[in-house]
Amino acid sequence: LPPPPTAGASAAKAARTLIGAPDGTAPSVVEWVASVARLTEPAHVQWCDGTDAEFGSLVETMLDAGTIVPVPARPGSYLARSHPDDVARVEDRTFICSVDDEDAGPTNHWRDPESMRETLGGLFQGAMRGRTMYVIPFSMGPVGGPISKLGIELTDSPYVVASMHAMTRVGTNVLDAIAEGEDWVPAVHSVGAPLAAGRADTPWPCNPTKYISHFPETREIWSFGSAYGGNALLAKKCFALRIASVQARDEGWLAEHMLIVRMTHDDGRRLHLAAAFPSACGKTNLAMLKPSIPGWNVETIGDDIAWMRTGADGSLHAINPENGFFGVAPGTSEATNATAMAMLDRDTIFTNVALTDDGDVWWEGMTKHAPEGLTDWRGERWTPESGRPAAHPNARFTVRATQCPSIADDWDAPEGVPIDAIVFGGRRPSQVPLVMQARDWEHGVYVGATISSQQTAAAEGPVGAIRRDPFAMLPFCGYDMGDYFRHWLDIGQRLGRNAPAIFSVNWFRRDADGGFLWPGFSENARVLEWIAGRVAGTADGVDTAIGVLPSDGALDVSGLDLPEGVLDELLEVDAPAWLAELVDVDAFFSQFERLPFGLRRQLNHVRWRLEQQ
Ligand code: SAT
Ligand code: MN
Repeated sequence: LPPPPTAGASAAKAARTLIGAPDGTAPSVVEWVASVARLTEPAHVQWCDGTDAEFGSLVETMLDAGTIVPVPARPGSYLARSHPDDVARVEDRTFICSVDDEDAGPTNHWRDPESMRETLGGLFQGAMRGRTMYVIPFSMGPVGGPISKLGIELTDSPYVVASMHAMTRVGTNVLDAIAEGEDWVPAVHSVGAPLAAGRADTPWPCNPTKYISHFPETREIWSFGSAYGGNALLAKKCFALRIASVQARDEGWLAEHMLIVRMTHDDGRRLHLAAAFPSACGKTNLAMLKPSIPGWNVETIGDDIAWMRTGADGSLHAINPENGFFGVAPGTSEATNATAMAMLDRDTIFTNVALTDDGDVWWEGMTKHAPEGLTDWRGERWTPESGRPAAHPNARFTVRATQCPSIADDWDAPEGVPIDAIVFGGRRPSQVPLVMQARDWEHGVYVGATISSQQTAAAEGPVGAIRRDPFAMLPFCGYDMGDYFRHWLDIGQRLGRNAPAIFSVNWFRRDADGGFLWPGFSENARVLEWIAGRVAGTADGVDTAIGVLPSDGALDVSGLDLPEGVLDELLEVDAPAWLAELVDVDAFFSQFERLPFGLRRQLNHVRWRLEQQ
């Protein structure tokens, strides 16, 4: 592989000519883009500017190639059908290539950077033959903001470029900022399907061999073989979480898998909340919540990633570094997320949903019954008798944030919003209560470190199995999670009295028949109201062995027809079940050689309290 770009490089004229770099492009960028072009041998190099005209020509290219088809019922919208084997993140092909294997920690797949460079060098050689290499300068967060960061992605996939238009801020002003000396992250992506001269392309080129590789020390990303979102839109999980988490560790801030919302009441109550849930556990729905209880309003700031830094006022400020939403389509409906439904009525790229004969999209859960006349996500005719879903369970929509009716006016404020509460959640059918507050920051870090959740279709693997997913960052932390927990403890120390309160929630409790105990969705506002009350010091809680739970009557359930006893069940502490769980937590912690002592102390404390119960 070519080496990472070097600041102060001087670019030869030949390099500029080879890639047609715009005047004024930083020599370090020219040198690096040229070195990747020499390796991958694209037929053309195209410098992207993020304009509507550029988007229009990408659409033409993709329509010609059959990558997308129009969705006439929704203006400016398209459906992409992926290769059937390229539908989700591939965690066991995702690598952290730190110099020292211990820096990747026990939860990541580590590869030696030298040997990975060699492997990738072979794979990328000639990988873009016959294709266009797009150069995408992008910013995470508003360009020039104090929490924002810049990157450049090189890709041979027009689908990736079009998606990056929605998901990041693409523009030549990024190249200008880099030329003025701003730091940036280099990211290279290829679908790994060079086109022989005269050979016809396939609609969704990809390669059965996939490598999603990160080099934390040199801040590089190299991704090969997949065009699916989290594997290919390198600004998202690869940069904004895996590489950014390493930068955050080194620079004293946080890069987290969290939504950001503001909830306000007519009477002036106000709460800014950041919440971590594993992929496909309802972050987008919570980010666009329509409160069921009167007086409250929710504004969306982000639905997937939060970058948080201490602001001038000493409190933790968060930005959403993204520019759009890459949300799970199945299950999205007027009942579960009317805001998202409104947002998707135009200018949306759908991936792997079904198409109706009258030119609209459909997915499981959108309506109770499937419409007559459907083509499934693979392009085959489909009826309810087909015995398979019409949309892939991880089918997605890609849409700009500004299209969201609930987006906050100041959602892209460079300095972010002050976070009052941090929430951790997962999909747990039993035991974990509806809501709980951690006693203090250290206990909160313990709660975050011990989240577990049933696996969803967002990644390859057995759906339904419960796995520990600390901070919902298991697939996304770019370094040793023992060090990551310590970093969180350090941040709390530094924030002191300004530290946000920490909570856990679980919307996914089930009864004996498998039905949900809690109605969820807009009714989750009741839980957020209690959280707001705890932050303000007005809501009552009882201190239990596992944390602070709502006191009798403190959670407003008026007007909900919860069956007798259900609320008690949602808020009970089942000591034997928790004691059994702590055995698993203990084993989970034991794999971390660098586990901070504070987490052991918390585990012992919780165990001791449960034994007293
Ligand atoms: O595929 S993505 O990683 O972008 C989305 C997700 O799994 O959260
Ligand atoms: Mn996510």
